[in-house]
Amino acid sequence: MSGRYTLYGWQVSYFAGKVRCYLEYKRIPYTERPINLWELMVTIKRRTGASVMPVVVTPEGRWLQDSSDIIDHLEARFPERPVVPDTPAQRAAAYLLEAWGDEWWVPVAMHTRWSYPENYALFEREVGRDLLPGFPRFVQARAVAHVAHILRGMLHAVGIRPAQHDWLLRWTTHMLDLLDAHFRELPYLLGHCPSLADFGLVGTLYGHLGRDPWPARELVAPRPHLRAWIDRMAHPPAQPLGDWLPGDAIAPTLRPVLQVIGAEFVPMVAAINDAVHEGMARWTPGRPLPRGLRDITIPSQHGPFQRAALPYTLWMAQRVRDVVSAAAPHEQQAMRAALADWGAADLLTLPLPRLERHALRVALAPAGNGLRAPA
Ligand SMILES: N[C@@H](CCC(=O)N[C@@H](CS)C(=O)NCC(=O)O)C(=O)O
Repeated sequence: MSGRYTLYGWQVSYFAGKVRCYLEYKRIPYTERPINLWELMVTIKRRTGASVMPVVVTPEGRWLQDSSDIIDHLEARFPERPVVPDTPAQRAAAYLLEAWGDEWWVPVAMHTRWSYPENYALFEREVGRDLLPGFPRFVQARAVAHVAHILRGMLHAVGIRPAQHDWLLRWTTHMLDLLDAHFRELPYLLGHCPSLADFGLVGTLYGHLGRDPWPARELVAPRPHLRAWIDRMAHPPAQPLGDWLPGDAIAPTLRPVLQVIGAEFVPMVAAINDAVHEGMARWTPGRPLPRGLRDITIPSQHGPFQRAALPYTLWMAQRVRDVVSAAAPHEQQAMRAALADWGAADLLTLPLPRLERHALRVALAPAGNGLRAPA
């Protein structure tokens, strides 16, 4: 056994970026393997239940899928440079920001990639080379066109609809301004070293906005502090720059971001939960729900946004709630107070069903799938 991990993923992938930045920061020995067509469609599907990336294979040969589970597994094995803060408000913020980075930003990433044709050349070159290494360019291009067709087929579901293009850009520029202002003050979201929050957010900002030519030039380059954070996440300094803010503090520049999460992401979770409840009687515990359900409408300061409800998002919300439930009573109090301060208190009281993950989908948990909220 070499003691090395293997990361299967592509540079253009959202969640591979999250895991790669994590492995780099933790200095975990790993080898990156770009996924070829056979691995994607056959090996990985057989090992994990879906044609998906990233996947991490442990030195013992265990296949791990889902960036959050991968990080949990590696945190337990590599306690040096922890990424989960041990103080309550920062811990709640870290998990909430991870869920938001993973789930909310998907339409932004897909819009900035797929609505601007100049991005395609990079996608075609890299994905062609990774999918079918050594094949003639025209064969690679045909395979990439097929992948692109599948991905474009998801645009409507995640809310990339002509009437919402404007909304997406307004939302994104406003949020990137908030983030740039934060990174002008601090090198990472919670202070002087990265946390789960940064890894959640860097998925979209490394793989999509920070590399695709249109958003890298138009959205990221004008915001130098954001650019520097992306680069720091991808190439962490040899020596950590410091610690999270002392006294469980949340930077004043991060609060507006957390308040947007309270105002938009938490209502999105509530709306998905409503859509899941409508179908609850039809679904057998232990059997995966459909990946997408009916449309939901999410409020925001830029006007309403419509997209399909993805039950998987509730599993990420459950992850935040589980962290609150697992905390000591005095810490739970501090977490509740912090979430209330960000307008996100409802996340803890929504009647979410207990879920288990099946690759990219979720199922109602077979036992005790009643409505549970943290005590
Ligand atoms: N939530 C998962 C999702 C992984 C994921 O969605 N990966 C994308 C590429 S970045 C994918 O493989 N998508 C295939 C699909 O959606 O069918 C994670 O955290 O790893």
